[in-house]
Amino acid sequence: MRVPLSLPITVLSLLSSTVAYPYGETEAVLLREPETNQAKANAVKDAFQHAWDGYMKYAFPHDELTPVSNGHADSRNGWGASAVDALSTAVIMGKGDVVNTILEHVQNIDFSETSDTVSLFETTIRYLGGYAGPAKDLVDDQSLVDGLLTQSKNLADVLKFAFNTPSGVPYNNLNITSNGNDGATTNGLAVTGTLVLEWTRLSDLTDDKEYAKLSQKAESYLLSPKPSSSEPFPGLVGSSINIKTGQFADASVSWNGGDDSFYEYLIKMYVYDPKRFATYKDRWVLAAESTIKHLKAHPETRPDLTFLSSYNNGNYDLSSQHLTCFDGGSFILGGTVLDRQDFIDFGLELVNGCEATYNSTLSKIGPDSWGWDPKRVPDDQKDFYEKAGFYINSGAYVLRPEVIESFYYAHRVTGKEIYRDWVWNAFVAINSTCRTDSGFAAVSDVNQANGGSKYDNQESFLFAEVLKYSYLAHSEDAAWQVQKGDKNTFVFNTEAHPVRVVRD
Ligand code: DMJ
Repeated sequence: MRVPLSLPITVLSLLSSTVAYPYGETEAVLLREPETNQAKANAVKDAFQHAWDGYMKYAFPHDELTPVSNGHADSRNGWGASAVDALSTAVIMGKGDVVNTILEHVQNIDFSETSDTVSLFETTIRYLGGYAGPAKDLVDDQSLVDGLLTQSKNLADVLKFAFNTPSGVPYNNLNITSNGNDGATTNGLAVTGTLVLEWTRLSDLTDDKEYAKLSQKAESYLLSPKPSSSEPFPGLVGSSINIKTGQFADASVSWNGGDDSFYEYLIKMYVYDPKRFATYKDRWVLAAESTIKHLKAHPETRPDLTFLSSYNNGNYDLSSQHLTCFDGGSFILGGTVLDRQDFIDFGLELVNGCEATYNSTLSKIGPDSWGWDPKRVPDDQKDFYEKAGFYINSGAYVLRPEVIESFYYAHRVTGKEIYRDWVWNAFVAINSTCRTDSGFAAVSDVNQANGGSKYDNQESFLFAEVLKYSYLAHSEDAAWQVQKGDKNTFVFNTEAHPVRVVRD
C-alpha cells in the first residue's frame, strides 16, 4: 500500500544588536540584526544539519546523541528515537538524503526487541506519531514509504496489550517481552489522554477499528469523569485515574506536565475530525472557560503578566513550567477554530507571560519551572522577582519546545511579526547557549549568560519540535502550516508531527 504524499502516519551565537520595541510592558529585544525570513529559515536548517551530522557520526542508530562526550544513549527503547523524531522535520525542510536514511532505518526496527521499560505515551507520541509521510520526490525508494504504515501497525500490535485492563485504561510502563507492566494502580491524565490522535489515525489508515476503539475507550473515562468531585471546575479534572475502575483518584487540577497534553488533544481531536470529536471540543471549551475563570494568575510584582496556577482541594499553587507554555498555543488554536476571540486574546496573554520567562534571564532562555508566590520568594532572588515577576525553581533548559511552539501559533493566527521575532530570539539564544561541536546540549542554569554547565543529553524533541517550529515560523505558507479558522489541513501531534485531518 502506498503511503500518500505528506500523509502523516500516526504510527511509528549570535551577537546582540539590541533592537528593542515594546509589547505591553514587556520588551522584545532582537539579539541579532534582522535578516530576511528566508535567511532565518536557512539558519534553522543549518542548525538541524549540524545536529543531524553529529547524531549520524556518533550516535545513530541509537536513540540520542550525548552531545558533550560525543557518544550515544538509549532512553527510548533503543529504536533510534532521534531519527524517527527527525523524519517529519526533514520532510518539511526538504532534506531528501536525511529522509531516505531515516526511512531505511525504520524498515529495520524490530519493535519486539528492547531491554527497556517501554512508555506507552512516549512511544506513541515519538514513534507512532513520528512517521510523517515523506514527500514523494524526496524519497528514492518508494517501497520504504510504503513500509511506514506496516511498521506503524507492527508497533501498535506490540503495544496494544497495555489496554488489556479491567477498565481499558492502559498501563503506561510496559515490559513488551513478557506483556507485563509495572503494577501501577493508577495512570496519569496526560499519558492516558494523549494516545487518541495517533491510535485513531492508525485505524483510519488501516481500516482496522481496534486501535481507535482501544484509545477512545480509555479516553471515555476522562471525558465523563467520575466521581463528580474529580471535576472541581467544569472541564478541569483530576490528575490520576484508577486503572481498575476508570475512576479518578484525585481532583488535582493543572495544565502542567502530567496533565498538559490531555487538554491539548481535546481541541486537536476536533481539528482532526469535527464530526466525530465534537464532544471533545465541548470538553475543551468547558476546560478553557474554567481555566480563564479559576486558574488565571498575575504576579504581584508584574501584574501585566499572566500565568496559569494549579488547584487542589481549595488551595492554589502559584508555580508553572516550561511544559505548561503549550497553553498559549492551545488557546489560540481553539480560539481560531471556534471563532472565539476571547480564547485567542487569553492565549496571547499566556504567550506574553511565557515570553517574559525568556527575556528576563541572562541567557534569554526560559527556565524549566518558576513560581510567583510572594511567600516563597528565595532570599537570593528577591531583586529578580521584583523585576521579572517570578522566581526560578529549576533553571535548567532541556531543549523543550513549548514556548517557541506557542509563539508560532501566535504568529500564524495574528500575522503579527513580533511573535515571529520572539521565535527568532529564542532560536538564537538556544543556538548560542546550547550548541556543542556535535549538536545541542541541555543546560543547567538559564540565568547565567552561558547557560551554566552543559548536560550530556540531547532529547529527540530537539529535532521534532524546536527546530520544526523555528523553521516553520520563518518559512512560506504551506499545507502543513497552522492556518486561521477551520482551514487546517494538518494538525500537529504533541511531538509536532503533522497529522492530516479528515475531510469529507
Ligand atoms: C515532548 O515529548 C512533547 O512536547 C510532550 O508533549 C511534552 N514533553 C516533550 C517536550 O517538552
